[in-house]
Amino acid sequence: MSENEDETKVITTEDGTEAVIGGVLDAKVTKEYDDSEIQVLDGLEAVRKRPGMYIASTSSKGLHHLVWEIVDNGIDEAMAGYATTVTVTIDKDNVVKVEDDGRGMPVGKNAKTGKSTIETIFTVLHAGGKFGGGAYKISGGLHGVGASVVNALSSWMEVKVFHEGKIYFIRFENGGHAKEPLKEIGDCDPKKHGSVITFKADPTIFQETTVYDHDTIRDRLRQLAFLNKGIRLVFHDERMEEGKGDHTFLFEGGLKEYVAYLNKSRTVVHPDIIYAEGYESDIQVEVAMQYNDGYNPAVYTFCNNINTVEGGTHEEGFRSALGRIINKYARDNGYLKDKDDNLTADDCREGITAVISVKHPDPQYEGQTKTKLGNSEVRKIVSDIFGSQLERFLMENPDQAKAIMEKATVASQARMAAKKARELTRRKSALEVSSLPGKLADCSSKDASICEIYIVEGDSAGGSAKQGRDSHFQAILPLRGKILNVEKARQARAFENNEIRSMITAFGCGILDEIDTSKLRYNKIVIMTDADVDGAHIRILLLTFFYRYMRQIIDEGHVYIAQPPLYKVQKGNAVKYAYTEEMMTKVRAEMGDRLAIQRYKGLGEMNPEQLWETTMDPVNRTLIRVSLDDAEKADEYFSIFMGDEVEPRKDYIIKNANFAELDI
Ligand code: 1YM
Repeated sequence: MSENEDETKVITTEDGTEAVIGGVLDAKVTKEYDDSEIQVLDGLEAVRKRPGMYIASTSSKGLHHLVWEIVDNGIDEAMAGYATTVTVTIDKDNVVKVEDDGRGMPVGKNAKTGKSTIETIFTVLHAGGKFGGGAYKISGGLHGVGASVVNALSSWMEVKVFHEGKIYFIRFENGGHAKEPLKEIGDCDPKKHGSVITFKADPTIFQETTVYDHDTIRDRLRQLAFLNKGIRLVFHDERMEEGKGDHTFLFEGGLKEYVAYLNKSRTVVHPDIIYAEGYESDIQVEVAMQYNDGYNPAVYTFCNNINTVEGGTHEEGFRSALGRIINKYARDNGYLKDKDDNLTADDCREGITAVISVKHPDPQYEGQTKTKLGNSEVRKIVSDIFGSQLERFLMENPDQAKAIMEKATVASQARMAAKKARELTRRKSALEVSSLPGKLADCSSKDASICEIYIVEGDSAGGSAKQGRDSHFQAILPLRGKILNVEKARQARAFENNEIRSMITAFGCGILDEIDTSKLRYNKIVIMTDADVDGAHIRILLLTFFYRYMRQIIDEGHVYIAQPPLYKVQKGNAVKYAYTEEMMTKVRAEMGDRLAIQRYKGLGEMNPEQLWETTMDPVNRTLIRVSLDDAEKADEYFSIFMGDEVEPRKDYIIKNANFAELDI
């Protein structure tokens, strides 16, 4: 080993940039430090240099990551049975405090570094949480980068430990360096124990924002409480009015209560939530499910408290057991007429709300976003544990089993009808010479990457848009009236709907499991509706259809909402358009008196030139891209706004009345 081993980690190239060796870019090594300090500086500086390698990003998402990381440590302590409560407080300056009532972080010395264990934990990077020989770290996992990363990305951080009647304290600042070693700062009630971590995100790292989003934190803490039954999670947001920022979540029923919560704005078809739990080969499995009268499945899966949005082996195990047991019960109890009849996995999933949560000591993640569980042993374990308990539920609850069998058999019949309707649509379009819908004014370019299609409300606006557009790359599809609410209709009915058929043929990329977005004929799908209540309704009907039938076009960022102006303001020959009320106030102030103001009630009031200039010309227009990063929230909103139940909609409107714009 050469004596320069440490220094060879960094090579400064001729142009002064640093080269990477071993995959980590280290900062310069200064000779005055001893080995352990070099490790500290290297590690923390590497994090500050390339934060994106350790946290999701330095945007709002990454900022919230800091909180999750520390909260996870508290949850681990609670899951190990030592803490009952984890409390998160955000103060007026967006300083975050996370505390638990566990054993308190170890206050002893670390033999290797010669420093306190706490200082070591917060200044040395280590993969995962298997530090100090404790039990494996269950929460986190995917991004379980450790408290040291949070420290590196904070302007300052403080740790307080209550342990055996003493209070210990250490403060880090300046890129994560301990100001002084850990020290005892006083006495406490010997019955008090736990850890308190306080930090301020570094604004030079999180340049976009260092302001936490209340709802994001509240929702995640609620979710963690559902996923970890019996653990109390408390949130105090001191930025809000007295009492309004306080939440306590504690669910003794765990996933059972999660499913009840998810189904709260739906009509359920059987009263009891089916629940299974078990433990095998160090893997903990928990599943809860209940059917509602809707048509879409909502299945959420987690591994070590992380939402595995791409599914994986736990979902596969669930799916196969569901199909196997439902078919078996249906056959044994005379719900299938023919002995060759079979319910498909999709038939068994119609209207299901399910949450699957596994806890695994060594999870392997796959998939595009590394949110697909890959451990193959999990498939059978979930299938066995869930399958046997589902079977037992059906045996013990014949009335509820009947409701479920009826749901699945009706779904099966509907699916066969839908298949026929789809084949008919497909055959028809194949037979027609020009299969594109008659109402479509297509663009001349065949280069999908530059093409856009405007979905326009009404024939008159459609007419203006057709005249105003640049027909080289802009296509117009006018819709007559309101499209079908697919949230409340089975597939067969959706395929009978003319407006829906027009869109499917115009887009050209197919739907549902047959979707192929490489065939999409337009890179941008722009929803252009009036700026009023009806326009908003048509917009959400369209989004519901895209979400349920063509989710990928949203995921891939093809869906946009056009922003037509609210006002035209004219003074002499000068014309300005205002797109919001605030802008209107500004324009009014700028232009002075004697203005001719026109309030646009609808797109139809604009002539083709105005429509082009204000809403369609890529140089002037504003388009809002529709994105979707939280499927649970999206499902919730679509069911609240588009579903059968009136109460949740009413509740939502009452709660959000201040923000609702009324159109009188
Ligand atoms: C507000 C965040 O970090 N609590 C916490 C952390 C630890 C312990 C207790 C703990 C763990 C163990 C033994 C063990 C940690 N300890 C370590 C390490 N709350 C928060 N509460 N004694 C105390 O796992 O064996 C890392 S985290 F490494 F020192 F053991």
